[in-house]
Amino acid sequence: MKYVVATARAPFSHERVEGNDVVRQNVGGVASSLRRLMLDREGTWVCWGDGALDSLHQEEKIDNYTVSRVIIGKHEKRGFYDDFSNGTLWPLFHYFREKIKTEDFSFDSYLSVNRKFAERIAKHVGNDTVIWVHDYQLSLVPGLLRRMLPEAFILMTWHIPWVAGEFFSILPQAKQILQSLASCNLITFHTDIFVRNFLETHEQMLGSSMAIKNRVAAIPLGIDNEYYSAQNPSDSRRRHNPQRKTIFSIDRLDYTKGLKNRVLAIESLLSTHPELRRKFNYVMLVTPSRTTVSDYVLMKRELEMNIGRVNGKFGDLEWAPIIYMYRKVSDNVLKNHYRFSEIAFITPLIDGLNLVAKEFAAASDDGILILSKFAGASADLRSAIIVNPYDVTDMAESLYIALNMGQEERKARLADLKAVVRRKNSSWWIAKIEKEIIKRGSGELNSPESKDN
Ligand code: ADQ
Repeated sequence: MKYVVATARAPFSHERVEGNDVVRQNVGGVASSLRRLMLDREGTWVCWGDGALDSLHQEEKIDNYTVSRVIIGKHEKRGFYDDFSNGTLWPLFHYFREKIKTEDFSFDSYLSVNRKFAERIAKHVGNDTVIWVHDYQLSLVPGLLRRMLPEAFILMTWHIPWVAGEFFSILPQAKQILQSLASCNLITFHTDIFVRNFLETHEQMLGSSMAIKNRVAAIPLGIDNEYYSAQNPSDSRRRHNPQRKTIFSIDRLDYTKGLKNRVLAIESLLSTHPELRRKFNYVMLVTPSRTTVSDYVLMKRELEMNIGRVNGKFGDLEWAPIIYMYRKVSDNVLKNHYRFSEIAFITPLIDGLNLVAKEFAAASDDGILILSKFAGASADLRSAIIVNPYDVTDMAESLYIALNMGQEERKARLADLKAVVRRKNSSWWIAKIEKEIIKRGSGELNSPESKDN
């Protein structure tokens, strides 16, 4: 099987560093799983060339596959990425009704960038190629491609939640997006809930059909377990303060991640259990994200005010409950945090999956995972302490339980989590998806319903 993969984010970008052209590899679970797939299977990876020097490298052979970069102008980027993808679709698919922007002009840019992607993909498609499109930034690509290539096999993996049909229908362009997705041969989500929501949406807006049911599957992305569980010999030098337990989290700065509620949970914990003063640190690592979107700027200010308030209320000359860091960190630093933190506190208000929870389970020596029930990963990671991220008292109580949990229970829970993550790793994810592709074949496209779409 050969692939043309399409993602908004690039696997590699060319940046200008002190006047030199430097190739940067993009981090993140999706990029690394797909990089491995491309190394094995060859083909083309179509992506957005957003690096400063990417326009000089629009087609580039990397190892045994081609990276084909779509170049987007400044104005178009704003409409496509800032406004429609992240100002409209992102809040829509995470149930943030009040944040959904519906200006028409941004949709035009979104459509035109999706068209650029579709045209570029079409150029690279051969006879036996599977086209694999990823995520909400490229939702119109399948429909556009279907018109150009009626017989092609198109697969879409949707990495974020799919919301209830009634909520989705808020979007003026809802039908257009749904019709595009319905023209795929296969659509995968991370959980059964998202599959059910998608089918219910389809039934409400386009009618019920067996054909669409047969084209949708829940296959959660796995991580590279070996990478995260491998120990680095220099790790022991970087252990956290052994006198204090470490509660750890890492997230992009995003309103879906529930960051402020975590700070409030720390406040609640210390108010109800003052004996825990100086007994722990909450290391809160936050990665800059979407810094040109205004909601994110305001959210950062609010988060930092709350952290300052809680540290001011409980801290002293020798101790502050929250150690807040706003930056990117290297993979090795991240792995050290995973490995040596006693507790991972991963409580998004809603999340398609959440790879951090899985990475922590793989890397941890002896840790406890506190996980939101609204993270897609909680469907598999049942041995975590599962919390409601809207319930600050529940989260504080879970922290208390975790800080006092005996070794036997800790070990049993972690062993269960590790078993799941090991079994459903990134190779399992690819194998499962390829099995579904083979099961469906491309003959299905000749059905009358798919031609209507
Ligand atoms: P993503 O943001 O692609 O989201 P997520 O699951 O949130 O993925 O994981 C973030 C990834 O980035 C992890 O692999 C983590 O290790 C890495 N990372 C984060 N901060 C970092 C930092 N400061 N330094 C280095 N690495 C960092 C979308 C959906 C998710 C879904 C994924 C995958 O929103 O719900 O889990 O895709 O399908």
